[in-house]
Amino acid sequence: MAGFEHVYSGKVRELYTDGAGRLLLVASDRISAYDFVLPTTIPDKGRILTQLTLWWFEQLSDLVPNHVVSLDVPAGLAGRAMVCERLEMYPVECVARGYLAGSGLVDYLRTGEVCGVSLPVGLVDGSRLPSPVFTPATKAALGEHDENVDLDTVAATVGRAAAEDLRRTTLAVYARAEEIARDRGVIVADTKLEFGHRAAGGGLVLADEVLTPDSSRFWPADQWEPGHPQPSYDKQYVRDWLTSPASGWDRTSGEAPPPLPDDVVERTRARYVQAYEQLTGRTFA
Ligand code: Q0Z
Repeated sequence: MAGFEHVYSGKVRELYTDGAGRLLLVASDRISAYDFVLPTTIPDKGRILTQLTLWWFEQLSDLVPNHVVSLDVPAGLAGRAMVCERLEMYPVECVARGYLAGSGLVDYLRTGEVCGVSLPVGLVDGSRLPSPVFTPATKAALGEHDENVDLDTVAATVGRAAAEDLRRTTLAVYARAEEIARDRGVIVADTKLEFGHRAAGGGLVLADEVLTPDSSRFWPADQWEPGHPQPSYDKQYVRDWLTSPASGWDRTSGEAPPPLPDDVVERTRARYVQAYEQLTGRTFA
């Protein structure tokens, strides 16, 4: 690709450098489920998630600057790539949770705490938390899961001032996003943010993709019912089919998952479009 060199492939995204302080972030149409990248793509997923990220950056621009430089990207990547500033990244997954699910639920059931924050007794899968909590995690090696850590562990890695800045800004972003989404019938149960800075001592800059279904748990508000796992806004058809007898797949087998049927692909694509349109109030073109 003209002027860009490939540096990294994630499960569903690619990263390129221009060798001069800018990065090209590319979102593919790949989809993951149960820790596997599926052999089937979801048409337009990369464009939908990129457009949603850009919309959120606009909604958040008075709270925190972001890394986007330009949307003038190589032909063939239009709409699903952005040129960004290369930042010094903080090696912390900055998670805010307003509801209990996933690793937060697992930690709470074991200890009554998440990331050193004590929670009230009696919470269940999907409960709303009394107030949103910052639940940072350290990035794990490829194939491993991130490890939840407390604020002191973050401070030991990045310094106390940066750790407190990360917490404050993560919670401010979550509060803004949760309010906007709730008005539009979507619960943002949790979200993972990544921050960097431009120079030593520089302020936080919001990076990467933000507030997409791949970085967040979105739940349809009208189906929220604590006490059991909540239906996923985007991946529920995929999960239901993969775990049904029809797929012939045993997710504990270690075998790669099979291709998705066309109707599961089409219904899943429609959910990504619906998430974009419901949140932004815009039509996905
Ligand atoms: C993001 C990632 C992938 C996309 C590095 N602005 C930035 N400055 C420095 N580094 C990053 C960013 Cl966004 C950075 N990642 C994660 C991987 C595609 C993003 F394959 N890694």
